[in-house]
Amino acid sequence: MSATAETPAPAPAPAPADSDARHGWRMFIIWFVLALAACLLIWFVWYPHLPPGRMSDAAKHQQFDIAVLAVSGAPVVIGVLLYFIYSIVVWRARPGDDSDGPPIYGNTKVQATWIIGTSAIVLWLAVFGTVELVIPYGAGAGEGPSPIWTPAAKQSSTWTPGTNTALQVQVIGQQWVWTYRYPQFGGMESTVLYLPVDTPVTFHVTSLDVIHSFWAYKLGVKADANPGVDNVAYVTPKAEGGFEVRCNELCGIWHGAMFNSGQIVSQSAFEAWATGVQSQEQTTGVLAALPPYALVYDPTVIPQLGKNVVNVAGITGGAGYYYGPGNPVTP
Ligand SMILES: [Cu+2]
Repeated sequence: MSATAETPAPAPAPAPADSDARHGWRMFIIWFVLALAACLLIWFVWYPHLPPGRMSDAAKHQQFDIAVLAVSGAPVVIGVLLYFIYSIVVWRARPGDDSDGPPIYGNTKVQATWIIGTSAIVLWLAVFGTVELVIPYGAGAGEGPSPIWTPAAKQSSTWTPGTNTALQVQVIGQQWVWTYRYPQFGGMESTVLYLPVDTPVTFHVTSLDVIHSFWAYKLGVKADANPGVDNVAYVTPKAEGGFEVRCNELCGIWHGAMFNSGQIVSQSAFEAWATGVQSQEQTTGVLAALPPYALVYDPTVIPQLGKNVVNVAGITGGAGYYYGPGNPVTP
């Protein structure tokens, strides 16, 4: 309504201002209806099916983030497309009209709206992104050897079900296999990543050779596995079931075959499994042949180490031995 008043109106026709406001309102109403419909659809229909699912707290958070970002982005996309289509339909050049559109200088309202609108969107994304990274202690990503946040769970050299102690799992990448080491169970190793449900887990991710990346997609965890580095990631599994672990960093010719599986089980089932593997590896002598648990390992000892372990029991690493120069090591 104030549009007519604000126009300096040196032009002979007052009509454009009126029709500008009319177009503005019409576009706003169409935009509002479409944006509202899109946001409701995204939130109530699409959200529960968004990746990576709800198998862990990190995965849940990521699903929530994707839904919120989709709800934030949809009105913007609809606004851009709507203006585009509206312009083509309503303001297209009529046949025979070869003239240019009138140049526009200095529209304070449009400029202010643009600057405030885009600043608000960018600030919202920055604040939301930061909060969502901090609240879940890194959102399932690798935090380096000394994370800046300390999760509520206690770190201890032992683990018992039902306590607030984090289960520690060392994830060891090598060409081209993942091995999981459990320091709270005598440093025993497994090629299946067993985890207890509703338990805080601290992953210590490292590599024996080249760069790899530990990616448990359904857990919402992805952390670089670099030789000589102890990369830390946190997660709390929330539902029992199976998941896959893949390497997500091109690491050589069999990179694509570098995957194995994980299993989230009840806390008591996990404890039974872990103590079982520990005593089995104790009996066979595998634990004695493995190097003492450390946050990183010296890669030059690995071929020899593989030989020892294979000689003892023939069972460590995904393929039954560690690889090294001139290897695989075979018994
Ligand atoms: Cu790899």
